Amino acid sequence: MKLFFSGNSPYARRTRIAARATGLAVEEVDASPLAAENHFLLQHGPGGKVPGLETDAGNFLCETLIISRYLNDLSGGKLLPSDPVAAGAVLELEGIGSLLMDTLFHCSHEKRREAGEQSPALIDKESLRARRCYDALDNLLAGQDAVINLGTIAAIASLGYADWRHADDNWRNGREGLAAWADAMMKFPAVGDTYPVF
Ligand SMILES: N[C@@H](CCC(=O)N[C@@H](CS)C(=O)NCC(=O)O)C(=O)O
Repeated sequence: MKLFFSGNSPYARRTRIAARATGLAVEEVDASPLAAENHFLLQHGPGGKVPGLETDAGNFLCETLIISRYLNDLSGGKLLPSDPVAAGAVLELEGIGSLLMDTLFHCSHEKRREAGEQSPALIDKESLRARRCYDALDNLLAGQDAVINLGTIAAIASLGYADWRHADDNWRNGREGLAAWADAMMKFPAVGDTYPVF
């Protein structure tokens, strides 16, 4: 299988962590720069985004949640418990991690638009939402062991993106439990080796 990514993409990072943690035979292919005209990814599908996964059967999967789920299934369920109650807790976390990532991503793009094109109302709304997500992650993860599953992958990749693009959020401030959990997650090579470079 081939997994297309670009350097600091937080979405792609989730699937890269998932691929590495499952031990599946996945070749990671750097697809940057994504802004290139007629990007080769468009030959695989309409999105032209990373992550994208070309399966051994020749299907091209887009969207982080779908690729992550596919890798989990292919690995025999290494990233999601089969017990429905335990799975519910993992999926709850994956949802909040995904929400935080989308929130931060949109906010960061808005902030990088020309001053006259930015919407301060949108930035405020998304910044507040991000704060609620940090608090929710703190509630769920403070004091928890560092383990790799679909939920913790989404959470740690979103927090790594916050470190890079939203350092002013200072998400560690007042959330020492979450900070300790995140530090412990970095010990996994799949997590530490994919941390954004900035
Ligand atoms: N909803 C997508 C979002 C992926 C996404 O936005 N990826 C960015 C990089 S972080 C991208 O490929 N951008 C290129 C573009 O917008 O053309 C997912 O969950 O995978």
